[in-house]
Amino acid sequence: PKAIYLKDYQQPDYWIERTELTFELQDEYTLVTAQLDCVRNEQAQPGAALLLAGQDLELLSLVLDGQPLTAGQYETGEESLTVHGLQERSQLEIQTRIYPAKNTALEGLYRSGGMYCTQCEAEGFRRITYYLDRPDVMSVFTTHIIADAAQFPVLLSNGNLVADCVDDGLHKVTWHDPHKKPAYLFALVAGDLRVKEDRFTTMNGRDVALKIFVEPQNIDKTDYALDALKRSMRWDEETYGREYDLDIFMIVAVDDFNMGAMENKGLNIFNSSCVLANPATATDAAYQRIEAIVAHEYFHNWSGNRVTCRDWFQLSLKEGFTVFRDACFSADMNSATVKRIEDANIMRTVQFAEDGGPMAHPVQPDSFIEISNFYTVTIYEKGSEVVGMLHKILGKDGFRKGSDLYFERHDGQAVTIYDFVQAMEDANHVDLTLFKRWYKQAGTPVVTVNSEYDADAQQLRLTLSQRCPDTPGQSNKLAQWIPVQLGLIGADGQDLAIDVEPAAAWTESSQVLHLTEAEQTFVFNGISEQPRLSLFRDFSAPVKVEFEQSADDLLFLLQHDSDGFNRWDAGQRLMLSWISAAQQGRFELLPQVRDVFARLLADESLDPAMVSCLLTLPSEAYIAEFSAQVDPLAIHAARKQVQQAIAASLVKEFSACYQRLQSTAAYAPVPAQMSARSLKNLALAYWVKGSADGLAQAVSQYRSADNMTDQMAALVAVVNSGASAQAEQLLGDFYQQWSQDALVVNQWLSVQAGSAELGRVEFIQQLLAHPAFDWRNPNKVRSVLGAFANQALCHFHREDGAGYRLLADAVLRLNDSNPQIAARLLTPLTKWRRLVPELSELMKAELQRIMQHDALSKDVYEVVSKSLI
Ligand code: HT7
Ligand code: ZN
Repeated sequence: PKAIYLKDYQQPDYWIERTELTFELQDEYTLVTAQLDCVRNEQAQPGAALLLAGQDLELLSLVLDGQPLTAGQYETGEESLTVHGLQERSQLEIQTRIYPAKNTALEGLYRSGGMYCTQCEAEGFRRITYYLDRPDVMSVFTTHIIADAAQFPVLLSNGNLVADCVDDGLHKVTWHDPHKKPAYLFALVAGDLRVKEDRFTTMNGRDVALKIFVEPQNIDKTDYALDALKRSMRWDEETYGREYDLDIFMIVAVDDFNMGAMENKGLNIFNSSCVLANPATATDAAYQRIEAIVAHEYFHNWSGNRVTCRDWFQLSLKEGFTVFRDACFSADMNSATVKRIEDANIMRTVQFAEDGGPMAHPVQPDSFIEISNFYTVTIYEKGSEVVGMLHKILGKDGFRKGSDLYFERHDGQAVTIYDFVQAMEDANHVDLTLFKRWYKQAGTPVVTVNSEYDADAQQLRLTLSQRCPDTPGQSNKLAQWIPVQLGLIGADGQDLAIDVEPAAAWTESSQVLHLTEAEQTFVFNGISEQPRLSLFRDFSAPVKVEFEQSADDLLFLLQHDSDGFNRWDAGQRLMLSWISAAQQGRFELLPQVRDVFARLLADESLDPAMVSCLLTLPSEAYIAEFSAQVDPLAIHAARKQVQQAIAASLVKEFSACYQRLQSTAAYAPVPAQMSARSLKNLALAYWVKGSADGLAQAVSQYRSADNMTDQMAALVAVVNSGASAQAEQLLGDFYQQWSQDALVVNQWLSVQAGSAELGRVEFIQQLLAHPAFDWRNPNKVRSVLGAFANQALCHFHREDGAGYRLLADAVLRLNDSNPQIAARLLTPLTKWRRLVPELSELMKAELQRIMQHDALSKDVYEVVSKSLI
């Protein structure tokens, strides 16, 4: 397979002004007729051929300007169609036959259960018809759908419904989307679906119908998403001045879906796990995820659809910006600090790992083999962090001026990441040349901190230096513009006033210092006492920090820092130091630490969700990222020891906290309740580890729970307690209760597969053979194999390599049927270089075995070959 390069970008020789599609859905196959109004690009030569992309299509006929084409007037390649003889303006009609029921890759048009649906991003439209399937070709779409009326009462596509009738047992509809769009935003849905409806009045008085379509059994799981949608629409008006632009906005829930959801214009398609919820079946975490994803897809209507990407190297233009927008929305709806902690956690565990591994790539990549492999944490989450740094640098008002200019200047266009930065520059009269390095350089910068306090001069000298490690294909990185939000804290726990030189490096409004060179020294004047440093507040830049701070200082920051994020960070650093000490056999939980934890648990003035974060140990994956060489089994044992010590020394406090937070109020997925439940269930998890009473309480909570949050938390606590008889009993009961609800069964699969107590290789094999498992359903694959390889690390990294073999076998099995999922599943195997030598060799051997397979998909080939370089 060949790589595609950003530097080779060229406009196409033709544009497609208008696209009219007719779908005839038949049992065995679907006939697709496409009428394309093609207009020659001014830059192209007269007589230029039209080169269209197509995949797995049966070409039935071609008509150019009313004349059927014959051999010689066109050529088909393996994944292309070349048509000759186009005029400056020509109409091309293409008829193809496709087989949605056989489409297991879930790209293009496919069947999921009894319904038809589409997934066209990034390059799925070419599996529907031959087309200029690239995001810079924007067209006005009209879609006709014809299907059996009894089986398909619901027929949907983008835009507004302009015709709908039943004729001789056939249901016929026409949808027209007045907004021009790239083909990746096209969508079609057909099925026997129920609908939940509401309305929204936009800021300028437009009345919009909101509809969520689901399979009949799920109609009681739509309320929350509908509510989240209305909140998102209002928030985007208030925060960005962005108004919705069609008369109808639809969401459809689909069981078989490769990712979370898709922002097709006016017709978002969702993985059912990311939209369906009721209190009995969905946890608080699931509710929050649904809120965030509904918002994310809705926000794409402007950041992605109205203004789209010129090419797929610009993917982060829409994804990074939209993740930033949904993160701010979630922060506004819930606790901003907890949201920031969750995001930093993902950056530090998943993104930093990607940035330090073989698939490391810049936020704007230079090349790819398969674009589906680039829907990564770097494009999404690091992309969002980069936008967040612009927000910190420009301030709230400056950022809004920039986004207003961006949307106004580029509405209806397909643009680049630099067009976005240019709008920010122009609106704020600032030069962001240095800042743009964030988009071109892969790797996580490391900032080293040195501070010297001079009591006589009442000065603090802070020297910050930065370096960025080499990544595949990139060395000798340049300094990046790093915003350092900071505070200096006095002995009374209060922030000191800041007077810094050079003054130009300090932004008073956001308390940000600008590190733009390889090394800089900042001098703080008028500092009357040795302060404690609180650096990178609010996770102000996605960097690693090298800074020795004593355990006393960290304990102080954990208690007193006015920045919630840094309170959490100080706690995590302390806990990491204990886990590292435990690995060397010298850990003990000091009484003063115990007392601080006890005080946090009893402090009713704090947000319970925040206390829950403060007392949560770093995950094994997080610890691995902070280790020079990764020994997963040692990490597991050390973490367990620390967890046990905390549980054992605070039994009374955990039990009291648990009792205090018990509530008789009816369950509601609202922030105050969710926050209380998060601490209550954390306390339960520790209590179970610390005493038999805790275990009894968990079993009792499981039995009496009227909501999935409490039921699941109790189940997980019992499973993790190691009390195997009780765990087996509850798991059996759970399956009995929920076997008819696929989404809940997936949670059941994942609790077991991801558990250190249960997730042994042989047990995973049993789960794969369970009637509830289905290789064709990505959610089930993720629930078992994803949970196993990413969470049950002590089993995945089994000393004889059986865990790696299991995953590699699964990748090979999925390579043919669903290459996107196969490639994603591979990620844990790409980390072999950082492992201890024995495991490293075993993992590498599995990658080599995959590499020898005959017919590797582009997706799998790219990840494996890059991992072995
Ligand atoms: N923009 C959407 C991306 C997406 C996708 C990409 C590749 C294969 C399948 C996919 N499904 C959805 C999702 C989003 O970021 O909003
Ligand atoms: Zn997105």
